[in-house]
Amino acid sequence: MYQMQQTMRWYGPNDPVGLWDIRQAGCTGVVTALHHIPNGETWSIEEIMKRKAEVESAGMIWSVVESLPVHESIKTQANGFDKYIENYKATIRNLSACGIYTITYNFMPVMDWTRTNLTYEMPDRSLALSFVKAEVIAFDLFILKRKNAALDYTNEEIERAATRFKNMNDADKTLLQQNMIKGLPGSEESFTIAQFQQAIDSYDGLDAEKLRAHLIYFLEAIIPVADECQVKMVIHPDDPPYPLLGLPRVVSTVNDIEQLIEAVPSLNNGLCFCTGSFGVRVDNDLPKMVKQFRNRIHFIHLRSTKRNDVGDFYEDNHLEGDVDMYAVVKEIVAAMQERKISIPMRPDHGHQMLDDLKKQTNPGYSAIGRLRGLAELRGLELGILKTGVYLQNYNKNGYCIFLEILLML
Ligand code: DNO
Repeated sequence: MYQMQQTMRWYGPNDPVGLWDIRQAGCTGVVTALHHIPNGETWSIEEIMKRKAEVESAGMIWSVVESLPVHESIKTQANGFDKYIENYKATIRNLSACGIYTITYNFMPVMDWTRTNLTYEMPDRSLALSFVKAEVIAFDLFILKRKNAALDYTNEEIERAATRFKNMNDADKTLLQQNMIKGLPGSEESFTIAQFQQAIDSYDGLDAEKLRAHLIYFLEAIIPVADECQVKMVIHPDDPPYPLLGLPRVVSTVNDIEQLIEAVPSLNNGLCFCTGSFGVRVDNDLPKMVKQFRNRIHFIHLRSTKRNDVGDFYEDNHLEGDVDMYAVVKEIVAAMQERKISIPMRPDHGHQMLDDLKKQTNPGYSAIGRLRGLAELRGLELGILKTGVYLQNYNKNGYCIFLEILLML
């Protein structure tokens, strides 16, 4: 039987959570990147091998790259962007030459994942990450003062943002600005307010359709290289899955993914299935999406969010919140048996809790919260496998009629 390969993200030698901590959590794989190499440059074989040896010295494998960042000029198709695509292809080739075959990336303009509060207190006093849309709008209208920003929001949204802003003191405002422009761990970009404005301006006139066309152009260039090198490219969905600060986002919905597949059908044009990101939208039916995209899900982030109806959310415990984790994992287990492979999975984020509350930790990436998440998910998967409930999913989909008949005999 095929089980998910258990992994955790490691930010490299400066990560307060070490490789042996990850190993003791029960992981066999590590998800990491060469964060010290500037965005846009090619990763050399030498640097890749150095990182690989570090991971292997703790008895694990470097399962997945997260992320190989896409240079902003590829997204905007600014002058000279083709050079960055060539560098990207060279990195794919080098990773493959070193035996690393799964690469995560995203196509979010300017900002990677974004949260407004990194210390949202849960009833049990652990700390979670949260996102309040009114605060992002307040930042946009009253701190960044982006030109014509008000046109992107409804009157109701503007009112909510104004009220929120009125209730914030100077420290709150500074913290909000920092959370918006400094970049969370793994974001690869960090700005001053002037640089941030400039980065946003570079998207002037670039709407969702253009951004999608640029993404497809990029995929048409890199996926043939991935095919040649047997590398699975997995795109991470937008987090949160809707436009921010007037910037378009094009990897948020089923329809977005379908368009990418239609344009570039290779199975190496794959998906990092992040339940926490997709799960923020009510119209994303996660188990159904796993079923639909099961052949191209090559990496999984398991996390749950609890949303409200105005677009806010906080990160809940892995088995709570809006994500039906049982139904999602059941579909994943069915897909793995069908494909006869283990798909790497990492418990995405975790609450800052217990001893970690006294430590300096990377938001979302403390040890104990992720350890709790992984332990719960591991148990959930084992239960699904041992009881055989995932077989219902096979039957329902009609892709394992033979197995059903065999079981009946
Ligand atoms: C956040 C992560 C993202 C992700 C990138 C992939 O916790 O899921 O930073 O790594 O978007 O490129």
